[in-house]
Amino acid sequence: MHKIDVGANVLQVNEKIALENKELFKKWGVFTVNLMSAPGAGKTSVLEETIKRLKDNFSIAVIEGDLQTTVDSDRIKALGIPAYQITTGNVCHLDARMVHNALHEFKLDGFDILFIENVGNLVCPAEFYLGEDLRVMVYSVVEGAEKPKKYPLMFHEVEVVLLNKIDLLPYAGVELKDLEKNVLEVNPRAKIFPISCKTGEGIDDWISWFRNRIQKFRENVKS
Ligand SMILES: Nc1nc2c(ncn2[C@@H]2O[C@H](COP(=O)(O)OP(=O)(O)OP(=O)(O)O)[C@@H](O)[C@H]2O)c(=O)[nH]1
Ligand SMILES: [Mg+2]
Repeated sequence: MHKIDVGANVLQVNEKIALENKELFKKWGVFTVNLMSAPGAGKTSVLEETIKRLKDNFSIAVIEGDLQTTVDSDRIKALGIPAYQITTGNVCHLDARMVHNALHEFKLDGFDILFIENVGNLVCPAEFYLGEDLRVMVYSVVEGAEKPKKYPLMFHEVEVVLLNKIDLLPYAGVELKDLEKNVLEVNPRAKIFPISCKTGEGIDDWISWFRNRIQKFRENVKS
């Protein structure tokens, strides 16, 4: 088996800057979420559905990561939410320095939640800590049931897996229980929410968990 390791030095430098980001987020009191997935699994759709349900209670900002275009940040801005687009060119993930540089221009003092939508990629984003408090991944049912086994790192590194596009299950040739089983094989602690951004099914359960998670974060910050 060939194994490709990102240079240890690159990751060490990244970790140092990520910890600086974490300090800034802490100082500003902002709860930060790193949202990752393969391209097109539904990260921006999840953000739209999540923001619609939270924006009356929390002040929210979004950093978008994409190779090209402002398509995703435009979708977020259309909801009245400040969004900052990082275009990485040909880099397949966000790193801590990109986020750090964005924070010079995108001040988050006074915000409750920062969502960072990572570049669509099932491998590299999971290697780069950005200073976030919570890692969430979107896994769409049309990707097939074997992805957790074939690409274990991201599944292993996240607290939550949003199993998206369940409205397409009848056409996807997979069983929800197999998707769940394979995720839990790689990460037994993963909290899994089957959802559909199209029909809204399951989204309220995810939102309810997320509200509790922020509450816990705030209690920890105080103590
Ligand atoms: N049927 C169905 N389609 C969905 C669902 N969620 C997202 N989509 C569609 O999937 C496509 C990709 O969704 P996005 O939210 O743009 O996915 P993304 O992960 O942000 O994509 P990238 O940022 O390009 O990686 C769009 O056409 C969405 O309308 C869902 O629950 N059901
Ligand atoms: Mg997107």
